[in-house]
Amino acid sequence: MSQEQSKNKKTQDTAFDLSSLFLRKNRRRVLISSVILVLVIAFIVGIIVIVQPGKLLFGSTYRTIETSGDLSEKLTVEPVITDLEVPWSISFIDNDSFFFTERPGRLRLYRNGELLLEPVLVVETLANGEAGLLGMTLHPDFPSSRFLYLAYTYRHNGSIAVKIERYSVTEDLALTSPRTLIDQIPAGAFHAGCKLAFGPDKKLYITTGDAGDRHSAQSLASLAGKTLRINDDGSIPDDNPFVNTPGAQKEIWSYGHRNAQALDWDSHGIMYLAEHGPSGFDGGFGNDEINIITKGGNYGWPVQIGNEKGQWANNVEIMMPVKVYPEAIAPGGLTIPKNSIIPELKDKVLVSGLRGTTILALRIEKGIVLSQELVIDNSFGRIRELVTSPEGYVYFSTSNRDGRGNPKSSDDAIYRIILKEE
Ligand SMILES: [Ca+2]
Repeated sequence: MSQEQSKNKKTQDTAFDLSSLFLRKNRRRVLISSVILVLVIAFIVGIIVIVQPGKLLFGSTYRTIETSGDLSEKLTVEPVITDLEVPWSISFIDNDSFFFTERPGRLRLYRNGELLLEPVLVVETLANGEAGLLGMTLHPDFPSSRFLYLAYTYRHNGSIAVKIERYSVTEDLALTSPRTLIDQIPAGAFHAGCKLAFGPDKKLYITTGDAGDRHSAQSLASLAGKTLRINDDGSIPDDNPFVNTPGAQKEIWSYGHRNAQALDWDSHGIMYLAEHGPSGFDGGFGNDEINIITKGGNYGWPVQIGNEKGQWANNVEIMMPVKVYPEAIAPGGLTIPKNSIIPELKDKVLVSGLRGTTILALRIEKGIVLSQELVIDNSFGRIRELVTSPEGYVYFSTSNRDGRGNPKSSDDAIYRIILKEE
């Protein structure tokens, strides 16, 4: 190395030392500023959560749901079953026993306070998105009739359809004698409906989705986008609204639905239904509806959405929703606890949110929403099934493993809502 080169090297080394010292100092400054920034953000978020308990923060989405009260402060939950995979429907045999479905095709049994490890039935289904083994209910006179009903998607002629089956349940709770009541109901990976519930009239009500073909919801020739009503053996009740309409499907009870997955009746026999408003490939981001369902009613989809007024279709006035959520909550469940153990929930319309990640309780009288209270806050992620036990407890299920959630290690789970101890 020449003297000149050596001098250059020394100068470079000194410069290197100075710059690394500068970097170290700078790094410390950046670190301190970052910590301060994080503390400030945490403080602001804390203030938002504390001062606005009805307004919810979950994941990356900040959403607001207007509530007139917060029951969640009085309530808590106890886990009933954990480590499930997308439980969809729950139906009680007695206070401590119920059947439930898991989307991949499993019908499972919780008996006298314990989960049977093996499913009682596995059906071949196409399980993804909003398709799979979804709906299930027991006959209203189950202890004597022994009938259980399932709604699930299957492959038919290269596309996806829904079928409704009835099984007999033996005394030792095995399933026998399957009988298909309706099949080839149009479906898809999305908008497959599949809620099954017996009304106070002991008829079986079934929701169907528009299967992604929105105009089918207005066609009485199609089973898609409807509520259907059949007898417990699959035959058509004589008093269905379209039994004498040429070209109409005789099972139809109401039409103009996009995709309803939740319904129940109040103590006066009024039928409430929650349905998903247009989002995803339909465009839009909400307008979920709660509707009171009347015989033969047209509920508007896709010609009328949310609270637009004064619409008619097929020369029929469109039935307006009781409640609209302009920003999607994605209602997965609805129950009206008529025998509620918790007085604050009795006779209110409880609605769960998948996207909304909450349970809300609405007091509705004569079609008017008088109040909306928070029942369960956003601690559980996506909430699907909502059901009231014979004893009067409200149970709910999470749906965090459905591909749209952020599951905890114990998800999915079924919980029971109880009062906090004083
Ligand atoms: Ca509507």
